[in-house]
Amino acid sequence: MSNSDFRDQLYARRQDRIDSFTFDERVAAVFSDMISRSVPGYASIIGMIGIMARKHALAGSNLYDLGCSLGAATVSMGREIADRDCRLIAVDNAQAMLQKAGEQFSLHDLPSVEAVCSDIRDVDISNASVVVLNFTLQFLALDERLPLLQKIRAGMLDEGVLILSEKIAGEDEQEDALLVELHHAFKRANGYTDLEISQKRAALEEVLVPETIAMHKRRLHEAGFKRVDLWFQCFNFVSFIARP
Ligand code: GEK
Repeated sequence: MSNSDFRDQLYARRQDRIDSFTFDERVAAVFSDMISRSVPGYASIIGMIGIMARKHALAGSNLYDLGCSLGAATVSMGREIADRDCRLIAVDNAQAMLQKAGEQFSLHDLPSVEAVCSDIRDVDISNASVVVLNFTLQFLALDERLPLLQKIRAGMLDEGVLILSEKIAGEDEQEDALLVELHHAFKRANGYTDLEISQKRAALEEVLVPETIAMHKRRLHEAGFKRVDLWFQCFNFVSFIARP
C-alpha cells in the first residue's frame, strides 16, 4: 500500500446524500491522517497525556482510555509508565477501530493493555488513577454525559485524574463563528477542500454535539470533581484535567 491509501479522502467527492458519520472500516483505515489533519494540537495532546499519566499513575492502579480509537493515548501512557505495575484498559465500541488499536499495542510492545470492545457506558471503572476521554464524550447524547462522568468519578482513586478533551462551542455566537472559521482555516492549510470540510461538517451535525467550556466545567463539578482546570486550548479544541 502507498501512503496515499491512508490519506483521508472520505468526503473528497461530492455526495448526493450525506450519511451520519460512523466509525467503520473506511474511517479506521484513514483515522490517523484524519485526526491529525482535523484536530489542531492532537499530537501535543497525545504526548501530554503520557506526561500526565507519568505524573499521576499509581502502582497497582488502572488507567482507562475510553473511546481509544487506534489507541494513541494508550500507547503514549504505556510508554511513560512502562516501569510501573499498572493495568491499561483501552475501550472502544467500534470493532474496526479496536482491531487496529490491538495492532498498535503489539507493535509498541505494550503487554499489559486490555483492549475491550464495549460501549463506554457499560464498562466498569474501578481503582482508576488516570481516566482519558480524548474527544469521546462529545459523541454521547447530552443526557448521557453526566451519568458517565459520575461513574468515572465513583471508580476513581482520590489522587486520580480525568483528562477530558473536547471540541467545544464558543460562549457566544461571535466567539463560535471565530473558532469555527479558524478551525476551517487549519483544515484548509492541511489540504482539505471546502467541499470536504462542508460534507464532513454535515456528517457530524447530529453525531458530535459540542458544548461550551462553562457547560463542561459545570457538569464536571456536578459529577463530583472539585478541581477542574483547562490545560489546553487551540481554537475550538480543548482539554481539561479534572480531579476529585
Ligand atoms: C484518540 N481517543 O485518538 N462507547 C465506546 N466508544 C465510543 C462511543 C461509545 N459510546 N462513542 C464513540 N466512541 C481517540 C480519539 S475519536 C474522536 C477518539 C474523533 C468511540 C468511537 O468509536 C471513536 O473511536 C472514538 O470514540 C472517538 O485519542 O473521531 O473525533
